[in-house]
Amino acid sequence: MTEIGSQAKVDSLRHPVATGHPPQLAVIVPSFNERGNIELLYEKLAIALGATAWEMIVVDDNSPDGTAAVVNEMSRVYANVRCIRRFGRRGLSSACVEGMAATSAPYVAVIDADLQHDEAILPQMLEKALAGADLVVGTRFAGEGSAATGLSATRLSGSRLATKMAAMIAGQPISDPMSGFFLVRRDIFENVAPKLANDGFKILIDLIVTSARSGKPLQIAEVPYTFRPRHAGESKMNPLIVIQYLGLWASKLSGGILPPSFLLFGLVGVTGVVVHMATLGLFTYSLGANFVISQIAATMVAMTWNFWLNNNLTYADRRLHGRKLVFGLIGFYAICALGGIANISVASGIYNLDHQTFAAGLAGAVMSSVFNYAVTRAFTWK
Ligand SMILES: Nc1nc2c(ncn2[C@@H]2O[C@H](COP(=O)(O)OP(=O)(O)O)[C@@H](O)[C@H]2O)c(=O)[nH]1
Ligand SMILES: [Mg+2]
Repeated sequence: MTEIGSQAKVDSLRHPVATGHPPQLAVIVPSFNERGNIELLYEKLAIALGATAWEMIVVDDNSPDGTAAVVNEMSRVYANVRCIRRFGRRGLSSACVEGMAATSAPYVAVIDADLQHDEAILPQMLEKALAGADLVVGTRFAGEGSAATGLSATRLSGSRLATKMAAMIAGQPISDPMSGFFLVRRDIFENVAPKLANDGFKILIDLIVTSARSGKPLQIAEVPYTFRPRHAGESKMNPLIVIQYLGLWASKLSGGILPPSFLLFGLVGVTGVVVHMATLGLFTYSLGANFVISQIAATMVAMTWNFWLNNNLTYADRRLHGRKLVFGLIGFYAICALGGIANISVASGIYNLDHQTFAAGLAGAVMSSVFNYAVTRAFTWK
């Protein structure tokens, strides 16, 4: 266990909330394996926020490195710190949402745990909100802001592309729609909270788009800052997160009619067809198996592939492990079998009407995809 500061340091950082003031600002910190950063972040926030009544809420997805234990140790010393610890869950957006929903402070900010965001601009952000802005975004791409120090060349160009795509759906000018650093009035957040997608990687763009769609476009202000390199630990960015972002983006582009999970499920289905064909080819041509055996093997491999990918991509936030993974897979096979029956009955029904082979085949395939999506969402990844 880390030793939480010397007495002199603790006294210098001790806070008005500890003496009974309700917080004016809640700083939400989503965390996964941030043990080496969280205490330093608190100290920097305490210095930046001075006499403001504030609290820090860390939302930790049961990090294996024991981040939650460090935060709990800190809350014994600093009364304005607490930890929301989630089990069997992963996801940045839902962590931010749950943190923001857990405070009575009229203003809430979200900041990364790894010290990449410059906490020193928080008072300026709060000032802008007090002066009337609904939402204040810390931006790396306007005024004095910069991202060059905190991102590799590949990440920087990826981030620029993601920013352009986000700007397409934002509906209003904003220089850094991919920012994970912002401050919002809590009542604004609460108005749209039930409608937020929850499974996206970026909560900010969702907040902006959802507010605009509810007929209340936000008054947005920006404060520039320089994005710093990560302090300790590792980034959680990976290719699956990029694909999840594309799913959220396409969903917003469809006006929210198609949920991100449906689009990702469909994408997984397309890769499943490729896996099916490759396995069929392998069994018939390389192993010399007969067609029926090859087709059975290809179906099993493709179903297992689809299950694995959906578990890690589409439903990464509620990924199944251990026994649940095994039962989930068996259930998935059963649901796909029912989906297959639905496919064949719909396709043959339509085929009997006018003998249009491809139209009937397509209708059957769409039917079973929608069936599989709806039923696995209700039973496998509920
Ligand atoms: N609770 C929670 N926090 C997460 C998760 N993934 C990332 N974070 C936190 O979100 C912040 C940004 O993540 P990071 O990996 O630094 O992303 P990057 O800056 O884009 O490389 C950090 O504070 C992470 O600890 C997650 O699945 N759950
Ligand atoms: Mg980071």
